[in-house]
Amino acid sequence: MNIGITCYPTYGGSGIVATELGLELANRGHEVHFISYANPIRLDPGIPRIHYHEVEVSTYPLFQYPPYSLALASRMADVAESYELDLLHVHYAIPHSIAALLAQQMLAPQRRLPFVTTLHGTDITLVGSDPSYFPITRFSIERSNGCTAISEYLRRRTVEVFGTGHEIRVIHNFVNCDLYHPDNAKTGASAYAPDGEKLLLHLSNFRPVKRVMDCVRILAEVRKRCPAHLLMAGDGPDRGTAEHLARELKMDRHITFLGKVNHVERLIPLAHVLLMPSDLESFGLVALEAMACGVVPVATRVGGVPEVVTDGEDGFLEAVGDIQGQAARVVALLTDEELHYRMAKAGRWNAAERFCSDKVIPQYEKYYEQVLS
Ligand code: GMT
Repeated sequence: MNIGITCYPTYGGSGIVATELGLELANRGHEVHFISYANPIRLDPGIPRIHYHEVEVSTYPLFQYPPYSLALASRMADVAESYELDLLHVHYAIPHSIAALLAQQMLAPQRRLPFVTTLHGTDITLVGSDPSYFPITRFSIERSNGCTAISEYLRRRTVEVFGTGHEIRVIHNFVNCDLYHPDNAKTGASAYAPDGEKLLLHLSNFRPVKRVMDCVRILAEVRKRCPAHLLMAGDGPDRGTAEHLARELKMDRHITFLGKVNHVERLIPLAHVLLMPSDLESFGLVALEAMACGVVPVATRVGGVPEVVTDGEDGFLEAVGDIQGQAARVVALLTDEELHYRMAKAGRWNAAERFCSDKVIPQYEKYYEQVLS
């Protein structure tokens, strides 16, 4: 198939899933065309069957807000025509879904261009339910030829919020289990913790929903009971506040702020525990990536996270903001080797059995075929 993919190319779960999906599809023989304003961060150029088409947004003094959605729609139609795309697959409803609908209408009736919208979370739970975007988000979901959600939670939430009867197929996020795998020796860990402390890891876009300050507070509690060093990977609006809190709690020596990291599959296996104290996660991709690497997630019981992490079996789930509860779980994992070994093993097993790319990608292929027929 010739597939066009549009996503946010920056640091964020939906762009990462879209990029990994494109790479997996190309690996399986499809021609994949990324259409976006920048090269997606995990997309190395020069991979066979992967193509990238940049959307240029011209500015003009009259435009206070350059019309990206229109430029995107034009580029989608242009690429679809030139490369005979069979379908478009857009990730994150706003504004990608409506741009795809415009592209489809521009090409009709000469050629058919069905599009699939994948909902990732904040496009429904935060942005889409904002009154200024609500009607257009519902409209674009209902006009999509296919619509998928990355968890059962998000499917339910979309139906609740938008009251739509449009079919939404749940296709869970996935992980490449060959790329993401445990590193039992954790040799690279000493670069961050020369005194041999075990590593905790947080990886996100540092938006308020991620509650990055909780990570700093959890570390401060953990260190009252056992040594540990925290790696904070990623960047975003709350990074400065987290760094300030680290100094205030005298934790700055025990935390490394890494900024944006490109090859997270090399970093994650160095850790013992992943911290994901989010206010909300529709899936929590990083928890899955951690499980595949034998790193045990200590997370919050929110949204779609319980569909990924089985509390007490391959990770721990606590209430949002319960610093003591999360810290106690971390201490248990750092001090009880048998417990850590058992949960890490279960995590790797569950990630491979339920969410490995070779189990999930065929679900997308089948769905595309259904939409095309
Ligand atoms: O919250 C983020 O990291 C960004 C956001 C996005 O769309 O870029 O992530 C959402 O999509 C991810 C991939 O499907 C999910 O793993 C995240 O749980 C989801 N974030 C939220 O629901 C808050």
